[in-house]
Amino acid sequence: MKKALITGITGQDGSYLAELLLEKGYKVYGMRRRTSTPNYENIANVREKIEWLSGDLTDLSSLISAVQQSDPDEVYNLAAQSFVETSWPQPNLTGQITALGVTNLLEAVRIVKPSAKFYQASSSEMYGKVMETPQRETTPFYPRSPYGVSKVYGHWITLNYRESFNMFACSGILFNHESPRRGIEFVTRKVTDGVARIKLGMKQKLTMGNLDAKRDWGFAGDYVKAMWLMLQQEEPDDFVISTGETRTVRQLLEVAFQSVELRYEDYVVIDPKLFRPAEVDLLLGDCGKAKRQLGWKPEVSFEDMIAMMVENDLHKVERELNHSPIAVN
Ligand code: NDP
Ligand code: GDR
Repeated sequence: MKKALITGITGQDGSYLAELLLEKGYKVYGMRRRTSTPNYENIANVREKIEWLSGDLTDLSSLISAVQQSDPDEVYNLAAQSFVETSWPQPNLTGQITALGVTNLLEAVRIVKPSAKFYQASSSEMYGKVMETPQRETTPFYPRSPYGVSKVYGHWITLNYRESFNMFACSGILFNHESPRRGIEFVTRKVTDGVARIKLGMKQKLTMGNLDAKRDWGFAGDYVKAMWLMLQQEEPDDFVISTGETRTVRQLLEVAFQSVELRYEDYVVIDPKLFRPAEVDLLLGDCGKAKRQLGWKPEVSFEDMIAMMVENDLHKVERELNHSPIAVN
């Protein structure tokens, strides 16, 4: 039985990846940090099947212990301070977790189990300012946020450990991917939750930032399959994972509101405070290499994914309404 260690297992991607690896017969070790209010919502389906380990990317000793205890064949580093907006008010913390945390985990693997295969969650945010479209593995990086800068560090240190220590270390350069398990602060989920609340009469307006930004949005359930495929190759390599389609935030609003027969223009208000100090204007990925070498392709369309998210949020908000003291009284 293969053994995998996943950091960031309580997040969106960690939960889908854990489900995928369990289906494939892996023993899955999930590392989570201590929080005052633990949240296992994303991982609820398989919580009992995970071997839980305690650790934090900023604490090397805890990572060494996690690798010792799990003795993994594969390590997936999905943990990060992953919200771009928070990386401006918390640049040092973002760097400690999202950049130096990668070195910590690579060090733990190098010291304890250098033969383990290592996956690093790199990001299309590394491309930042548009240098070339579509963006591919060879496109130069020009990050536009402390988060993007941290991910560039994580990307290069992963390559460096591959070249310095001959470790099987890969980076997946994943473009935005979403799902009903997406954190509520990210734009797709903020919109689908907002649509559900407006539709059910719990909210009148949805306050948004820059509607002109363009993103290449895919489905998280598809993208974790690519992570696994990267670690099944003969040689370690880096791959762009994307859909090859781009849409504006405005188009996202149109699709989400239309799915409940509303017009976004009637509900959306713009707040300049939500504009970012530096924006990534256009992301559009070319995943040709992944298609050719991994045999991977995206399966779920943008429209189906947004409909799935709106549907899920409608159910969630309905449950909330049914359990609220007002509804009970
Ligand atoms: P989430 O924000 O949903 O999950 C992040 C996870 O990291 C959570 O489990 C969180 O734990 C954990 N974490 C945060 N800080 C630490 C720390 N110091 N030590 C240990 N664990 C920590 O992210 P996603 O699932 O969306 O993304 C997974 C990875 O992929 C991230 O690295 C992200 O930057 C990257 N990425 C994501 C993309 C996307 O579109 N989703 C695209 C490209 C890259 P807790 O529950 O305690 O907060
Ligand atoms: P992003 O995702 O920054 O691309 O990073 P996010 O969903 O936060 O923003 C996407 C775009 O939408 C614009 N936007 C808004 N964003 C948010 N969150 N809230 C708003 O109200 C709003 N209005 C407009 C933003 O300006 C931006 O252009 C995500 C994260 O998952 C990263 O961890 C990951 O690396 C990248 O995707 C690829």
